[in-house]
Amino acid sequence: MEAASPSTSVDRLSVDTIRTLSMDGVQKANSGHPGLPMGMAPAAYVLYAKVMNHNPKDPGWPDRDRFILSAGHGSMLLYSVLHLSGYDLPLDELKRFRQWGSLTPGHPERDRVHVTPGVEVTTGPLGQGFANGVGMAFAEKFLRQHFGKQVMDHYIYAIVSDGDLMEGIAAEAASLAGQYGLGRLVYLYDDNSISLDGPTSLSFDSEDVTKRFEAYGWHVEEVHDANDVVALQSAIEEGKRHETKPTLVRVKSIIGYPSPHKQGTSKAHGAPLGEDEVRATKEAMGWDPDAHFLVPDTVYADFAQAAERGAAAQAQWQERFEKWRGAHEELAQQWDLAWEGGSYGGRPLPGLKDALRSMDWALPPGKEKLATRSAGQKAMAAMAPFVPTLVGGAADLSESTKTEFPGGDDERFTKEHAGRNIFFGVREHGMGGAVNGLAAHGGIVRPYGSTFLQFADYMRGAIRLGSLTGLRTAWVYTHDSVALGEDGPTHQPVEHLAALRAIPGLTVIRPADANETAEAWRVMIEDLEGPAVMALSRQDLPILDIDFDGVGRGAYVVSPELDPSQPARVTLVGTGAEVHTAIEAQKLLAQAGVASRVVSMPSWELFAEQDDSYRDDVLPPTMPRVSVEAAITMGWERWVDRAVGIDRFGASAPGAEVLEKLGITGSHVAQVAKDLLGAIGS
Ligand SMILES: Cc1ncc(C[n+]2csc(CCOP(=O)(O)OP(=O)(O)O)c2C)c(N)n1
Ligand SMILES: [Mg+2]
Repeated sequence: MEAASPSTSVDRLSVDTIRTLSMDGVQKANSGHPGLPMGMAPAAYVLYAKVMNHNPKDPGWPDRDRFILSAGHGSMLLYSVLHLSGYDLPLDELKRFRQWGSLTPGHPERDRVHVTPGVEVTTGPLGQGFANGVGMAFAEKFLRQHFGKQVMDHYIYAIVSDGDLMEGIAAEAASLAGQYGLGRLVYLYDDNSISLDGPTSLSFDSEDVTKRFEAYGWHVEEVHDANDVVALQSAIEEGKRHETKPTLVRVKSIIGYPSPHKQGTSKAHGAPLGEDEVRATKEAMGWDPDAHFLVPDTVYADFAQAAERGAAAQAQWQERFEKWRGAHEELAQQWDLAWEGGSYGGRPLPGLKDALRSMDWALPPGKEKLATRSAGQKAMAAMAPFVPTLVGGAADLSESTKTEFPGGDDERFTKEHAGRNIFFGVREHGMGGAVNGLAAHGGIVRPYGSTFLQFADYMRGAIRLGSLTGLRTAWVYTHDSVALGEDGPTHQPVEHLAALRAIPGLTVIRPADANETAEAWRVMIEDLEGPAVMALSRQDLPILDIDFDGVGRGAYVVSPELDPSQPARVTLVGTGAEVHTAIEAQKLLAQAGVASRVVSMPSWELFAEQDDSYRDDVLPPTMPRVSVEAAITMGWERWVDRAVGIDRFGASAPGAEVLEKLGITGSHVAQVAKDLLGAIGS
């Protein structure tokens, strides 16, 4: 290895270039966070120029090392180093930091449309990136064992800040990483003793971070001066040597270094330094204070060497890959499908649709009903052969959510063995961030996380960020209404469906029976581009004769007029379990001489995407409509004239009784329909 000393002029010049680009970018935007990029410039430099296997010319190469700037407020650090490394991020984009339509948004963003090359995940909400990296380490470990070390064998690096480490999600994710021995994680902690409000003595200096992480099962390294490039590199290399332990490198840095008047204070955290201070800082570094966005040629040349190494590493990988492909035909087919479309892609093996549309529910004699969560379990067993890299798990509720592939210990993800079933423990938010990371890594087809619908709140930050990013995750939630019963209002969701439907880019699916549940899995795996929620019932439900294509269209007529000679006067719309309530109401209305039709509406979002003529067929605009859903009624005014729902918290009692007391009954729905018809004189 070439001797790299902090005083080699090239190292220092490159590091200082990162600093000046970051200062200039923030100053020009008159907005942003210069402190972290300046303090941690050497860390980013060491990673991008000396440590990481990455090819700026092919940011999607599957076996690249991943980098996450969990402290997303330091975005100019990432943009500077991506530009210098040779990613397709021109200097002009750095000059357009934080401007409309630029590739350099306020915090690093990743989505399908607006792509900043080299940005792996969207960060900004502190702690999320930390957990995303843990998910990527799950993915790497799984894929390494499944496909082989020749084709998957890389590390995940991150820069995390005080704020990241204060967040609960990071604690959950760190604990998970220790539990599962995710040794491919090397996180650099920007230990600068400053956060937004001031010194960490205000809120974060009595806990011993080193001891905490050691207690989680991490290896901890210390670097006493962030400017010591050699020490940084050797700490990282030492971390890499710990195969079964994640590593936290505590890097003592000075925020805003070397700004003469603002370094070491929270003044450098989140505001431009000011023109005068930028000049003074450049002068202190021996730079021309009149030069802006200056990149010395030697710095480009320095980074170009790293890019060459990266390209060579990818070429070697490609060679190994071709050899491997020749020797592993079946695995190669799986690989191709799993990686199709990169980390926004991933396809199942052929046959998934047939398997999920021809389920034999095999109910024991005398049993005619099946909870949709139990149907989900059977659907997962049926789809298991077609999704060899679909990894996920529950937050210590797999007994209830029933989201497990069959196979016992062989399918369990453990320290030693990477199966498809991860036991996330009671760490909902950590699970959410990790599942996002599994998706963002690529190669894992539609990873999922699972718990009670009620606890979606505990992971909402991750759900939102995954939706913003458009990650292909599945959030599988059971006990989706007050019908769960005795556990009472603490466990009974009422506002959750509305709260999830409120998130842009998230598709919420609430299947009405076993067949809709199997089809919902198919829709998520084969058809949907972004994240999806599946809300499942605890209680048993009758099995319907469904229109499979209707599920993917969001709504369809599940029970037309009972007497074809009597045209319907009202449409009853239900979701999930309450489709059966609507069917009950339809019968009661028929007895009263009122013809009606019932629509199952598993997904608002999918229905909203249909063309007008389909929507008008399902919900004829001139026909009065009544909905029933065991949840708050907010939003239903978009689809119906009257909404039967629960605009209060639930109650602790047997589920059927709670439904009855709160008006989720066929007779109540029938009455509301009759009242509506009376009110409009139809
Ligand atoms: C979840 C979340 N809460 C609050 C914020 C607002 N915020 C941005 S940075 C920051 C703390 C800054 O401290 P630190 O993480 O140590 O970064 P440094 O100031 O050292 O750059 C806060 C509170 C955020 N981005 N995310
Ligand atoms: Mg800090």
